Amino acid sequence: MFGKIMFYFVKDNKLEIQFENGKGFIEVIKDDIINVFSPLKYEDHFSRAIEGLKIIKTDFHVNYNNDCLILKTDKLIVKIHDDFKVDFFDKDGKILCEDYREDRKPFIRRGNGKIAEGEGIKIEENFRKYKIEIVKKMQGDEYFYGLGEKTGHLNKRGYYYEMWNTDDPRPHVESFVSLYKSIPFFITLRENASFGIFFDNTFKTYFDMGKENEKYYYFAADDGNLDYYFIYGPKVTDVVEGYTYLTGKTPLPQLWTLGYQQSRWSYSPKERVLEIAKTFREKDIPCDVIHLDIDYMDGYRVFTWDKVAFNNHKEMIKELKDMGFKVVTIIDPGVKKDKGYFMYEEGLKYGYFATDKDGIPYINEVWPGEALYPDFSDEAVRRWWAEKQKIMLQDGVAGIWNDMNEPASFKGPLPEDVQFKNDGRPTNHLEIHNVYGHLMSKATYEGIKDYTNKRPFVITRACYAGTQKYSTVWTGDNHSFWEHLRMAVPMLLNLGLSGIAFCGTDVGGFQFDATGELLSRWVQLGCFTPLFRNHSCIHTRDQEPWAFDEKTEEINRKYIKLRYKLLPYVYDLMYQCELTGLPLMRPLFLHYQDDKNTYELNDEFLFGENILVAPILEQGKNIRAVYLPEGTWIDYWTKEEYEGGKYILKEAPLDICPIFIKKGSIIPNFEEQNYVGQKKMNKLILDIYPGDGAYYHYKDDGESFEYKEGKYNLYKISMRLKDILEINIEKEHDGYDDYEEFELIVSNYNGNVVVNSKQYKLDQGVITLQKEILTKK
Ligand code: MIG
Repeated sequence: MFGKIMFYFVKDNKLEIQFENGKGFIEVIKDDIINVFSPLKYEDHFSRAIEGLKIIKTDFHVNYNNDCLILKTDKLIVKIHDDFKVDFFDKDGKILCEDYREDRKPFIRRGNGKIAEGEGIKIEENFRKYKIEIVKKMQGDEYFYGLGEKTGHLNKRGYYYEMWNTDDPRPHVESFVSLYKSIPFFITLRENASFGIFFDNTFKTYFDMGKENEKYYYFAADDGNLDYYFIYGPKVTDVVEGYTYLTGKTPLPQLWTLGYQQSRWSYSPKERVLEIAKTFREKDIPCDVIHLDIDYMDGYRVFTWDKVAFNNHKEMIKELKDMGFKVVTIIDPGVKKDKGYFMYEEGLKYGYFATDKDGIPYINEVWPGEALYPDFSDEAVRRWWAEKQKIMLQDGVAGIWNDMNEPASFKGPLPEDVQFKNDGRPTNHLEIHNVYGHLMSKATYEGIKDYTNKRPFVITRACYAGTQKYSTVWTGDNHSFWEHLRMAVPMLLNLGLSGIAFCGTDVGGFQFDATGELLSRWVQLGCFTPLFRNHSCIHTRDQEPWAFDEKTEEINRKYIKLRYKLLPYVYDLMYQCELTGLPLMRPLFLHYQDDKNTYELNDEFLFGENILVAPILEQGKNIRAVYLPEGTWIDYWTKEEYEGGKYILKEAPLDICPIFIKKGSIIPNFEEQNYVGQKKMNKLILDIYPGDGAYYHYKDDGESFEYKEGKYNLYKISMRLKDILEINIEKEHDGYDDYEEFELIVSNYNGNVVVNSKQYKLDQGVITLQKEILTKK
């Protein structure tokens, strides 16, 4: 299509190539991130994911040699051929990724599809050419990860997916090619190398990871620019850092958002909400947040309250606050068509709604009945929406939950020709669909930030690449199926690899009725998912921690308490995430990339670097195989030690989720509390697994942005085990209140311990130290 290379020149960080039929650019973002671009629609990137492309001025060389252009940075060699075929090599010339030169050739589907269709079987499309398609040669050793929120397993090789935000209430199964989120990014892991490709295109995009033909994989789009980033590893951690360098890191959230959260569609009237809250406190089950689903609104009008069921809602919020609960309310995009309703009147007056092609506000149907869609692709509309957050916040609401923003609609999908302003580049639904939820959560985030000056808590269902900057996500309407508990692990791992570090599933499952056993196992997983929220659908069986038998309640209490104990660890991971982009839930290969046994582990993961979680994901199971990578691993419950590099069999009765800590780890803990802020955490507990290692612990006010001005502490705790265990606690950054006390709990070690050069005797494994040790070094 592009034809022969005619001429080229280099300007700043870009190589511009004139082909017979069009222009191509190779842009050096950094020495290990290269952008491949052709202005098929817009002259510039016009990205919704990348806000401010941070180009690092890098030396690179270009020359023309043997019918191709060769561009070299310190880390990569890129060869550009006629037809804009682009191949990537590492600096030693090893091929990483090359364009496929032959025609696509799909496998054959035999037999008459019509017959299958007559049986009600869904017929897959056979072969389609796309306006933009980039076909890459399969070298043979590829594993694929990422692609955001997809069903199926961790490794995506051999599967086909689409990016088109989709709300489909049927149980999510492996044949679903799309769900609520569209993140057109994947990671390729090969022998001794890895790289990522971010295809920054908001139209419907298509990813075939070697399903159509084992010889190649492709990504494609219906429209937009040819615009993708090649992000080199060679470590997968480098790729994730590189991708989040472009699209943004998940910012540090408020501490309470990492606590346990309780939700259900149908918490109404307010007496029921208060009853739920009181039950948590009575039963001594920690909980920080209660979510209010659409039931709290007046006729599903966004930014209003039902005056009967939630009469004097401010009083209710205050009462909840006094018990230590924060309230998060749902806000959908659809604005009810209703004369006199302020959102409708204002939106109409200022032209804030998406329109049909004649400029008449477009109407579909959602919860409030006939409804209009705010045009979040327009800055003025985002500002309007941002200001509206105040209505909720001034009554005491602490966070906003954005649902239905794919956007969902009850009367058929939005037609292609629904019009959007698109920040000065008017366009239709095809270009905006995948970023609608992203832009809505951006507006929500900015509104909350402006009004509260605290770190906003937004939860969204629909996403595009880069949504992590604004919002937490949950994976939508799963079912109370064991199958969906199992799927939660690879789905969340791939979301994390796709930049969305702060994510979770509806614990217990949304649709269908949970069982006590299922909820027990799900809360064990939930304890290690960044967003830890139990949510269920109206009219399903109750699903609160106490809704089943006493044993289930006890298990819920145990794992929710464990989460509160681990809060400083979870918060430290979030702090690191803002620096590196690395997710909290990590597939094992992220830290053991040389160990192929870790490439397809769908049922265990690392929480941070040093906690390995191997949840039980099947009914009736009380034993499972656990793969432990190299090193020594300690059973969290029994303190038994295991040598890694092999599978072990682990017994796991219903109250046990297998958890292993790597030898040499230091895990910070808090004392028990029922919600964040109930106690001033004057004491930091350090759970120590003697060996060689170091750990950084971060502390700040847990809510404001003052940490950005240096108001935080960073402690470095290092440990060496020789003849004696030596521990050093020092403060690397001093900008916030200190702990009064450190309590060291040392496992599997009997001798004396030297802390900051002074020798201590273990008293039943414990040493208590006053803060003065920090100065006495
Ligand atoms: O059409 O607000 O995924 O969490 O409870 C259903 C009601 C709309 C879908 C969300 C779910 C929420 C429900 N919503």
